[in-house]
Amino acid sequence: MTEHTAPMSPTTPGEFADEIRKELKYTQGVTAEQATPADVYVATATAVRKHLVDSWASTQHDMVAGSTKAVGYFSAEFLMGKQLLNALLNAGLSDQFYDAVKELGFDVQDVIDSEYEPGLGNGGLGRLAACYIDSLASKGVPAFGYGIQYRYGIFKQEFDEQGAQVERPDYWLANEEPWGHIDYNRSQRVNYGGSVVEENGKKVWKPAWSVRAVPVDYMVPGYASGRVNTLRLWSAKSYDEFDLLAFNKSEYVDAVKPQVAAENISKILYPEDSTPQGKALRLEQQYFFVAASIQDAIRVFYPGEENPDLTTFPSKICFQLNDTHPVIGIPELMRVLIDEYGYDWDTAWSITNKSFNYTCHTLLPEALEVWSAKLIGELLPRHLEIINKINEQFVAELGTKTNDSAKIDRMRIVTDGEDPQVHMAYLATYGGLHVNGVAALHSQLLKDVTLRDFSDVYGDKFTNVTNGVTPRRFIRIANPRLSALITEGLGTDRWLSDLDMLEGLVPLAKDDEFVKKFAAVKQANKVAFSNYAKREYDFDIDPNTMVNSMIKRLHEYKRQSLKILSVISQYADIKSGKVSADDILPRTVVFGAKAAPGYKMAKLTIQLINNVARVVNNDPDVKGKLAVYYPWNYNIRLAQHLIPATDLDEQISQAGKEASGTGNMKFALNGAMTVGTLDGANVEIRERVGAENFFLFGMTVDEVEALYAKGYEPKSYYEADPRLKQAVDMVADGTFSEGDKGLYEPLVTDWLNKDYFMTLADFSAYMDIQGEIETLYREPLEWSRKALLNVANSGFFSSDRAIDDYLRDIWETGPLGE
Ligand code: GPK
Repeated sequence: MTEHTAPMSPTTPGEFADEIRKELKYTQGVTAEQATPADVYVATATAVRKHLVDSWASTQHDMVAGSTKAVGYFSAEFLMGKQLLNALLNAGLSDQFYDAVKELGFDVQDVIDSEYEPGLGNGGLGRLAACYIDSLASKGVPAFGYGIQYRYGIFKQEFDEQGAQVERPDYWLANEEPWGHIDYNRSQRVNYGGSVVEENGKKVWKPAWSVRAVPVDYMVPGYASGRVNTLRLWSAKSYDEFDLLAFNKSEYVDAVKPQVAAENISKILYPEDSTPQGKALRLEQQYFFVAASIQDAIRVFYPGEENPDLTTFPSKICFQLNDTHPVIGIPELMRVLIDEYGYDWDTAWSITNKSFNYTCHTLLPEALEVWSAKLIGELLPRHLEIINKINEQFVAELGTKTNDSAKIDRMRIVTDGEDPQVHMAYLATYGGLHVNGVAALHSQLLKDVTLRDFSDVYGDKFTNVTNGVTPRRFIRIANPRLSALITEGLGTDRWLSDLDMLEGLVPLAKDDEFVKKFAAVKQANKVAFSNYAKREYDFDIDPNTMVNSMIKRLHEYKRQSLKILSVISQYADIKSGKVSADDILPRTVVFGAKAAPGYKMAKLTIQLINNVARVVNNDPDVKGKLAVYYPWNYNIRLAQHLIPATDLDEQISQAGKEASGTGNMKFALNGAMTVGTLDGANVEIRERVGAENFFLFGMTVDEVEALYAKGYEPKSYYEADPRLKQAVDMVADGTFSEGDKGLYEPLVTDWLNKDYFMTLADFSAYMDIQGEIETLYREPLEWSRKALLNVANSGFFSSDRAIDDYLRDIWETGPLGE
């Protein structure tokens, strides 16, 4: 018998089936006989929401009535994934759902598949936000996620005949969306443009135009906590009525122009990852959701008060800035306090300073947002004044802390000169209480390199919170077989809210019978994935080969090119007979990645991978030995299927470039072995699972720096390793482009002459470790034992632990009622 810590709903399957029938009838207007699986999905979602409503209301009530500080997680991205199974799990209705749907005569999978995945994020940063709001609710901490309900999410990726990425719009709201509740009664006005005038010695902003921010509320049910928080995503609507005159003249397009402009603000998620786009619309988006959210928080915590005492604001809620995207919130809160509530500058500053904290997610200098002061001045003239004043105060304060004028100059929030620039990361560091990186190594490098001057002067602000992932979605829902085995091994399912308990599996790694069960789970997951890949992509994946996955955004620093060059080298070795048939370990390499639409090198790498796949998979000489698959449109759903089926995952970024990684955590927790560099959270994963259970290779951060300093010449590596030379030559000679030697020329030229991320320098080490990997894989029991130890020792990487760190070191708050 296992205990159930999730609140088991008293609802029986029969009752739940009746609830679904009712929703079908009264909400959708169809009978169970007329209903399609999509109807049943919507009806189920509606029924689940009703189960959560009371907890949602009581959580909000307790939050406002009580004295526990809430958290406002400000993020331009929330990559939630599908909601149905997660909501059912947390509502304690999973079992009832399966039985009810059967009773209604539907296939459960068809119902689940009817949900269209919202893609309101690019990658790790957006998914992290989703994991964190899950953990906050599961811990019973009062919290809001605040963001944007984009009408179009991350583009849908397709591949054309040539294997190149094609981006298609992701109009997810064209589908029925039962989770979000549009609350027109709680909209907020967000102003833009215009000028600032002085009236009675007071600065008054006279905006030129406004947008109506309408909240769309999503319930965020906690697992086993009885709490339901809110994800409030703002949607932009126009205030402007039709220009009737223009409309009457049939100039329809002109008539709706202001409306279109306003609604454009929440129309589309920018598909860049780690590269800010200097677009006015992006700044409009950032200000849009932050301004609406700050007003909303004041409305929520001071209900009906005309003259609220906002000096208490920092004890009601604190805002976490997820990267620099919401940093405009700092001058906005200053503006609200001074201009709208009449506080003096110093009081406003003291409130603001305590209200914000900033998480940095990058080490790439080009990913730290910088806005031209001119643009800010045009869009938000009052904010530019405030930013300038913050900068003056900051520079004066620095003068009392250091005599180093060059340093003060480097640190300026607003640069000097003709075309001043505003450094959002600097504004965030100065304007808030804490700054954190997302893995131990990353936080260290932030202090030592990226924000070094700031850490010299404001050392106390800097801290680390290593990322985490939610075990509910990424183990329980994604990998039910492993979940059942873990529960069997531990004799309880409490590990789902206390992931450190996985350590209890360590002794079982010595138990061959248990290890064999663990191996059987992996094998069953591989078969399931193979079926899924057949159904969804028409791929023929052999589940009896090693499944070797690399899933993440396509970026040069992540080094998908290192992986594909190694595949090419293996292909060449098999073809040339250099390795005998008996020595070949059959392997299926699976890639999943989207590239930013404007990122040429990344897109060319996609094309190369697709064409290597085409050539390799059609070559009878390597059949059954090596296969390469690139399922298009990598998303959360695909991750949930592939991760549990993976034997070996790739975390091979150049050391010092990946802030953390979270895929690496998901893989370890699902019993994959990792091949990786000493980068991001790999460092901590390896420390925890044990060096002997991790395939480490490649240069360290220090070695990378030394090589840059010495002068890096990629060609020398190409000359020195014949395997590398052969692989690069095959890309250059048209083997993967039907003889066209020009296609991959930009890639080849870059590799041989620049190779900023040192793919070539790490190639030999990467190839050499393959031998070690294959030797271990030939000992299935030993491989599985090590993989099990990865699971057992990765409990630290739960987002519940990360949230505990934030609560203790940054937010200084906790669960409601404690
Ligand atoms: C970092 F800078 C950015 C960005 O714009 N988008 C994004 O997803 C990622 N990230 C890092 O690249 C990962 O290393 C990290 O795990 C993730 O953010 C979450 O912190």
